[in-house]
Amino acid sequence: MKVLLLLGFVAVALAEVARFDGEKVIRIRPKTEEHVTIIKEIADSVEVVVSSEVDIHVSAAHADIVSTLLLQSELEHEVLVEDLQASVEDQLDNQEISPRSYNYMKYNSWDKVEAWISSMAASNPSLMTTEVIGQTFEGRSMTVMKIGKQSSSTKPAIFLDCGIHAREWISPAFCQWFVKEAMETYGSDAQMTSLLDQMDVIVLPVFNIDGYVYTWTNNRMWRKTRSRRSGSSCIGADPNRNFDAGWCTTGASSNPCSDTYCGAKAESEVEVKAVADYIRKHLSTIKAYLTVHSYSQLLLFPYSYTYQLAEHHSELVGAPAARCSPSHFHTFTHITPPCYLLWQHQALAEGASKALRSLYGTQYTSGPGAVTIYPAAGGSDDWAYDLGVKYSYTFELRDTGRYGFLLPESQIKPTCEETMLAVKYIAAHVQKNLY
Ligand code: 9B3
Ligand code: ZN
Ligand code: ZN
Ligand code: ZN
Repeated sequence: MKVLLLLGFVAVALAEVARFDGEKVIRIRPKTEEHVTIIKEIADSVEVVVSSEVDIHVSAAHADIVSTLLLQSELEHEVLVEDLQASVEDQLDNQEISPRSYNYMKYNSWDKVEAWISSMAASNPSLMTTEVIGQTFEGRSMTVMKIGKQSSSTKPAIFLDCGIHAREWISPAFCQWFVKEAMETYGSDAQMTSLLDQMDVIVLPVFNIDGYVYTWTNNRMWRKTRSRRSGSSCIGADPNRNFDAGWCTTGASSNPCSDTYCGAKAESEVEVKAVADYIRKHLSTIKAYLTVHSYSQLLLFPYSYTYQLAEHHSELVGAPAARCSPSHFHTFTHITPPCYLLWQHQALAEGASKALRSLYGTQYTSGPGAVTIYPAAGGSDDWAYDLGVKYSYTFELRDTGRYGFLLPESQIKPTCEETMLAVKYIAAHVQKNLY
């Protein structure tokens, strides 16, 4: 996402569906530290950095005063969304009424996704098993779908999760698409067949189920989990700030009311703990970690919690870990061992972006999270990487802000098709470079 800030956010009664009439989304480009200060004052954010872009969410009541302020301070900005409620209504633009089978071209509610998980497993017994890896705060089962040809020995695996952030609906839609494609093309598509013969893909279709449900019933713009704690009336923590990777040191908030609240401690969120426990338990088999978010069209890799570039794992070279200096990252002229891994991440990300672009021309930018999007700690990709999962990537899917989180259903198919190419590109590389 681009940081979506809630300005003058009105408390919404629990049972009532939040509406966004007259609310605007404004994109701001701070050029100086002074600009950053102004934005932080009007929008209470921790993720604003000079020469980045920030999308702020402004209530109808504050729209006038905010535009005046932006004009007065000569802050470069543009209105991305004139009326957020209209966009919320426009996203469901797939008119198909009663599809005979599961509709992958629509956003599906958790009830539908949950039933789909069972029916997929039941109809593909030779290629799929499911496992409950934990329960959400509100008691829903977190089920992973392990797909791959059955084998007597344990196979190397790729872990893929979607829906860490509740409002990023295109993300769970992608995981569903991936599973469908895997089942439909195993046996006919050479690459998919070879991948599933040699490896397993472990898919968590919706990571933050409680939050996802809440975006369907109460507030389409909800991001966090739905955990409650004593001492604060604010609900939830940001699951992608709750992993144990530089936890809460940068780009996260210790205010429970913030959208980027890092939680009471690392892994305080039961959903994060469940995924972290699962990955730790299967660490010897998990060779890649892929996580899908939206929006911005980025392919990110470690680190986000520090500007330090990812170091070469000492266990991989048998030498002490050394830091890779930024000059090497920018020039790529002399790739010495400590930089090799970073170089490999970048090259792989660029190859994957190119594969993605080949279908519809969708432009992706790739790079380490801290420099490419913003510095932020507690993310799942950094955590998995530091644990030893060498290939660790975060996708930020379509678009670049025209619809943002409210990507119309008519874009599900093209978005998923192009993303499949990137995921398959990375998977093929991992498969060829098992470690
Ligand atoms: C953030 C972090 Cl902390 C990370 N390690 N990797 C990616 C991101 C970007 C996503 C986020 O959580 O803000 C985009 Se929605
Ligand atoms: Zn995002
Ligand atoms: Zn996200
Ligand atoms: Zn170097």
